[in-house]
Amino acid sequence: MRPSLVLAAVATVVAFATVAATHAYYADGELAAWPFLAGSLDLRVRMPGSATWTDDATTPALGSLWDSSTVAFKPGEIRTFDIDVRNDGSVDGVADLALTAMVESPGTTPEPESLPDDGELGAIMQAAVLYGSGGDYQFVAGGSVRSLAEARMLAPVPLAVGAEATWRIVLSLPPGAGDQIMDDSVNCDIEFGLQQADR
Ligand SMILES: [Ca+2]
Ligand SMILES: [Ca+2]
Repeated sequence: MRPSLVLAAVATVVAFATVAATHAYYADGELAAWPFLAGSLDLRVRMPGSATWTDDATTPALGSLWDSSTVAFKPGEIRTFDIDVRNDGSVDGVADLALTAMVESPGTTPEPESLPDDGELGAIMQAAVLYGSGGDYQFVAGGSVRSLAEARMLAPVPLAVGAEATWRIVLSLPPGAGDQIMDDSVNCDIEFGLQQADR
């Protein structure tokens, strides 16, 4: 009984194959264009008092503007700097900021300044870094200027395509800073970055 069942199954398969070989079905296809294009991040920066959005090619000018706006600080003084950033790319990003290449110097040592003059300004000057838009700012980081060196500070919210936001840096010299910072100086670069938001 069992061998005959096996033979019957084989016969069925052969018959089906014969039908398939003698009939051609219609076939058609369509081609859709599907380009793979990588998105881009493109950060623009606008310095305080400037109407111009700056791109990579003119980045060195930002440093000199910053330097000229921070001279002759004195104890008890607070200066606020608003630097705008804009995402001109095609994917959302997260802005970041870092104070890099920091160089501290004692400068001259006038009579009221105590010795040794080790260039104490960076340890005494305070900086608060905030981020936001439309007058609504969130605190990002704070401390002495020296303590913030090389730290990459991340914006608390993404910067969407086409959106603008502002980094607010508040520099202050405590009233009790005293004579030890006379003519001391701190020079650093401000690095503005934009990282991909979704990783
Ligand atoms: Ca000093
Ligand atoms: Ca000095």
